[in-house]
Amino acid sequence: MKPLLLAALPAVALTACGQRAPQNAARPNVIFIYADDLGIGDLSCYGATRVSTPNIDRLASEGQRFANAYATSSTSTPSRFGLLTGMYPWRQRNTGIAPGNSELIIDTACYTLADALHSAGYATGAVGKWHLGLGPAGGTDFNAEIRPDARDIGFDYEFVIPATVDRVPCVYVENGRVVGLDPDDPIEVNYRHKVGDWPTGAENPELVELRPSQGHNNTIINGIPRIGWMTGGRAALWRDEDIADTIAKKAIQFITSHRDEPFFLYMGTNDVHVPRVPHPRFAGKSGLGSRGDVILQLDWTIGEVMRTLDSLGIADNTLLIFTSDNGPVIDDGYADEAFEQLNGHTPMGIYRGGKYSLYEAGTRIPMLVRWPARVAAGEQPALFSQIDVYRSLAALCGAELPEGAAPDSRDRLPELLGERQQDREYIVQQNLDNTLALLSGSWKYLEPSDGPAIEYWTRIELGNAPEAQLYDLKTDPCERHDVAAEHPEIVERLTAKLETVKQGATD
Ligand code: NG6
Ligand code: CA
Repeated sequence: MKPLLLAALPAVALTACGQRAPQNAARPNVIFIYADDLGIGDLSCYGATRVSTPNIDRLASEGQRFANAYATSSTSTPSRFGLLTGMYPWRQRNTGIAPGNSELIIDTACYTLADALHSAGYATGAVGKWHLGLGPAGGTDFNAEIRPDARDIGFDYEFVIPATVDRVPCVYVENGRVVGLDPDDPIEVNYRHKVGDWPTGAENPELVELRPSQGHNNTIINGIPRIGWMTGGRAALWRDEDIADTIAKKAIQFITSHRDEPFFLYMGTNDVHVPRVPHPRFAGKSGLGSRGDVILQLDWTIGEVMRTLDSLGIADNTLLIFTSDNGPVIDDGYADEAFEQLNGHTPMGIYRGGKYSLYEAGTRIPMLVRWPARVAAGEQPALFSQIDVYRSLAALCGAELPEGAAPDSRDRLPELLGERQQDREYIVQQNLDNTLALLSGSWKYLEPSDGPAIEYWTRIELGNAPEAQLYDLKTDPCERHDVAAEHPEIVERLTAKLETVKQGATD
């Protein structure tokens, strides 16, 4: 780990000096949209019939629809880390689900995707869900200018939800400052014990408007009990119903203000993560309860971005990638009737597992790539990992990478643009317990693990088992028949391959 970071230093210094490559009008703007916990079965363009997502479907019909694309991990923080660093998150210790006062977990010496595009002359912005920590080791002080933040790892602009909406603090951070903070009402956040005297879900259940089904019983903000305790910052608290609108507005502002230069927008939606609180104009509209309603809200958000590109006349030369940070979950800790109101909707599609899992529904995600000027419409069947987005975009945008940058990422631009359909030699997946799987050809090998078999409350199988598992995804995409005992030579080959990947020899 360390040598990689050290190797990246000279070029970081170069970026810090503000040198930018000459601008090239042919290079596209890049918008990367990370939906949260969106499943491969949640979109009508992936076969959902109980919910309709016309804007996202339009992306699919105008671009490439990936049939075999994967996030690096089955939870948010590690997937985002892998995407922005081009390094498998399990190589670094502190990449698990980050609390709301976590330090920035990407080393500022790391040469990120944002650094790469910035050095290639792109204006870079991060808008929406962040979940990679903010501030120095020891935690975030939300009352002063927060550094290091997204601006220290390659972004010119930041407007973020620090962690998740179910975690405190319930405030936005814009360029290192809590938006709307009254200095006379400072924010205090703690993840170990209660601070201040605001009611909590545990002590004042009568004040709770959205009951938890698991955990989520600390400070109550807007009637919703969260993870972690906070006090102060009253004037800065977000309104849950408005979060999608706010993120869309800030994304549109960023796009509009950079319409005349190449830009890279990294956008994280809160939808469809818990707590699922749709704006009243979406509430009750899906017929599938609040989880369905926030899918509609997500689709609206994507439509707003597309409409902005159209109205500015820049849609043709904008590469838009839409995908999810991990697979879906139905009950994720709030009693929002998500199971009861599924009405036949299948967020996981045909796949086993879900968010948190090493089985397919944990990391196999929807992914759409639209760039009208260059990308033809069609289906991309190639095995593709989000770990390769970094080097593929760097190649596209003419970014020169320093030695040691994005060590696990591969330039797969032809696949990203739908110009070639070659499988990656292997894909590495990771579950909540950092158990790894290696997928190669149609074989999927899951390493042995003494972790729990099931995440009890979410009812999701994690894929952990004391013995190695092997599935043939071609004949058994639902991972029902473990054939490890029948193919010891394949288990041995894939075990050895995974070991070399772990050692850092990635090919
Ligand atoms: C879990 C939370 C879940 C969600 C997840 C992170 C409980 C019981 N569950 O610990 O609600 O917040 O963390 O999700 O607290 S992620 O998509 O951001 O990784
Ligand atoms: Ca997520």
